[in-house]
Amino acid sequence: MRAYQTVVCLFQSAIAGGVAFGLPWIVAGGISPASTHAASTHAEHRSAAAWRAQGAVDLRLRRFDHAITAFQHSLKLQPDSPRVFYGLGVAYAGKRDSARAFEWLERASASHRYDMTEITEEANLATLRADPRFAKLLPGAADFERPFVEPVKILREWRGEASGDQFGWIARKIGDVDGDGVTDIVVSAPTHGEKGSKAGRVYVYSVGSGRLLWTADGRAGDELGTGVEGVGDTNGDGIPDVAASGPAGSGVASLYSGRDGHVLHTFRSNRADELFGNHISGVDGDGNADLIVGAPGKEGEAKNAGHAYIYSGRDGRLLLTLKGERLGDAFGSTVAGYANGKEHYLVVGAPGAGPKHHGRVYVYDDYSGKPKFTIDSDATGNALGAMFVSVMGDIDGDGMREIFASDWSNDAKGHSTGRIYVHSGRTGQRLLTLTGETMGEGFGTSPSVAGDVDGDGRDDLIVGAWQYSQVAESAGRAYLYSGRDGRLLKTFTCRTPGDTFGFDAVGLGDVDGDGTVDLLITSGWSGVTGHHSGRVFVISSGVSMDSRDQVERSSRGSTP
Ligand SMILES: [Ca+2]
Ligand SMILES: [Ca+2]
Ligand SMILES: [Ca+2]
Ligand SMILES: [Ca+2]
Repeated sequence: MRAYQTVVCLFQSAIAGGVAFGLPWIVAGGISPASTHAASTHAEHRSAAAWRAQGAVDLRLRRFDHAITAFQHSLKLQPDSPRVFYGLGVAYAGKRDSARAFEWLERASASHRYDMTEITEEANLATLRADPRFAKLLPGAADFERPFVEPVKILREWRGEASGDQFGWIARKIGDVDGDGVTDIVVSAPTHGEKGSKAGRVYVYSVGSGRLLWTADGRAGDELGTGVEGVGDTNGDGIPDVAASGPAGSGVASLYSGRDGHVLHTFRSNRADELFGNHISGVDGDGNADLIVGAPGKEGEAKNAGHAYIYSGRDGRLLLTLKGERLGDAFGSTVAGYANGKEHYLVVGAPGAGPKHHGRVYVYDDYSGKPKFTIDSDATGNALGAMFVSVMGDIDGDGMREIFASDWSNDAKGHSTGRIYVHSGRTGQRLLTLTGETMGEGFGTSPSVAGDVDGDGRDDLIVGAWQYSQVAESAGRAYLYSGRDGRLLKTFTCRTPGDTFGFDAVGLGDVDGDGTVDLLITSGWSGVTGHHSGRVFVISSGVSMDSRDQVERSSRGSTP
């Protein structure tokens, strides 16, 4: 399976697994309106989910009466599904029965469990737009307040500028650029742009003050920010710099001065068919500050297995080219890197590689081009290494870093449950496997590097599950785990429908000095400023770093 297809299928899987109807498939990485065969058309339907999926297929084929029948079957089995209310509204609108359409759409809206900003994108509802009841279906400002089920201290929130921006596609820690001693962040909105140009924009914010420090824009069609990462100080001015990439045009990656956003180097592909810049990462940590750029190849066009290019951040020289094994591997779909005095890692994801084409992650510990080890998908895997790999801190206590890899479409507990793996950087051995709780939640939509949150000396994980829907449809959730033993420390569950909280997630360290590690977590498809506009949070983990005592107490089997 090739890169385009992989990502389209992943998103379709998420949708078919229980998300929505008629989504416009606005997805960074150049994904355009996708084919319609997302859901099961198997003759035998037993579950509410299967009837719902059948209804969604019928809707896309504009078989409105069939859709209504399927949705009504679904409602008999599961009477309170807001997705089915919405689907019935769309189906009746398709039949030009506006009275029934509004009746069902109002039920969906009143549930407060469905992202009603979808009505602005749904072609079948176009005939209803002039009706005064239409605007009343949309969420109001209050619907986006107090977004969490658990008590969560929100330190910062930033919002996308316009519908379709996907602000929060990626958000990463970059180090202190404004000199206030607090780490700052970069956020991307790869589909932002005037009049749908999808130029893409990256934003650098001060976490200390909340202020926007600078932005950088792509050219029309670039989708700049599909990849973005802090890369350390490349130009020696003592301020950490930022790299961003946009694969959707001819492919571009740029290195920006963290100080003011001016371009230090720009890298372009020799060929337009390789999705150059599908992802980008720094290889920093020892002052070298190299860059790795992924170029997995465009589906049906690229006559290659995919590449990853390593450039010098100092002078822009191409240092190394890594290649995939087979045509269609989509090697370079995602990349990560790390270097310090004693450790050096390049990590490249290839979601079409491996024995069953369900994904393989390649880990290199030098620039020889020969992998130290690979990580393969498991029996329920779908696309390991499609979107999230990272080099994380030590979890097994050998003093060396570990490699994180995600397959958020893994079918472990049913369709698109999601699963992540941590492997020892030293030996390649699997240290940890964590699996989502529910079908369709897409567990693993983050690099998950949390830092040591509970203070036990081992790094912990913050894992996003962008489609978690137990509270509201596609509201999302993030899970905080102890890296030491895989114990679940905490969950952060969103209640805002469609927010997709956990779209991206990393740790920031303690930014407000209260003794708890804080977390940077995005809601890239939030409807807060329009459909799929997106928002980004800094929240407190709420976990005391002084938990060593607790660990020791519990290991002695006593209670405080
Ligand atoms: Ca700062
Ligand atoms: Ca710099
Ligand atoms: Ca820890
Ligand atoms: Ca804190």
